[in-house]
Amino acid sequence: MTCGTRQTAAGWIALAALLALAAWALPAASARAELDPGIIINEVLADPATDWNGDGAVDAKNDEWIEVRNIDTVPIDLSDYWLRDSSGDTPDLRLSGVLDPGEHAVFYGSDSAAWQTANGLVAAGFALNNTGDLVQLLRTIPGTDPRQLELMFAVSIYDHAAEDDRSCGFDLDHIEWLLFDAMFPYPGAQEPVGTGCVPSPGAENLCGGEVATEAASFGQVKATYR
Ligand SMILES: [Ca+2]
Ligand SMILES: [Ca+2]
Ligand SMILES: [Ca+2]
Repeated sequence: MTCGTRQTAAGWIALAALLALAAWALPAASARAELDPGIIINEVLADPATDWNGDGAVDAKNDEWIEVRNIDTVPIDLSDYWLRDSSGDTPDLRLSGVLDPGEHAVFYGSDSAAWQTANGLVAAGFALNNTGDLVQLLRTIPGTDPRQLELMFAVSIYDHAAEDDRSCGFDLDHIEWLLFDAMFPYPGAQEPVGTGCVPSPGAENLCGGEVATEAASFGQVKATYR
């Protein structure tokens, strides 16, 4: 990597604490073993200043987005997965579609609001805080009725990363947590520091001269709601 720095300790501590909490809440060791996620949160844009969802309007709620990626070797049904931020226990969106290995899917605040409306919830969208937030990916625990969810993955979005059209995301190896700030450069020293790289909803997080190994997959996952 030629840009960015390693995820700060604070971020991983937050993640570790959450996973520990999730593990504590799980009923059986067998369920804990499944915490190796096939789907990860790959990139997040919390403070949009652009019409990212393409509906013709720039909207603080509807144009937020969260990108997920399949890092497994088999296709994964996204309908087992849910997204939420740090406020409340209720998920903000049930994902949909099937992701092939290495593929990305991006979900917008408008997707979240539509799903919430369809399910009798307040259409608040993801409501990602512009002062920082914790974005969480949950998965349905198989065989639970009523349905129970387990926390699979979480990422911290810091205050300086939640500013006009800056996104945060992993490098291609899912190790470094980078700031994609080409549209609103971050001059500060707080990690993740600025890279000058561009946000990439639905596509690989290229930065520092990396070469794409797959075509962009905008809209590849059809937005269907239960
Ligand atoms: Ca829009
Ligand atoms: Ca926001
Ligand atoms: Ca991306």
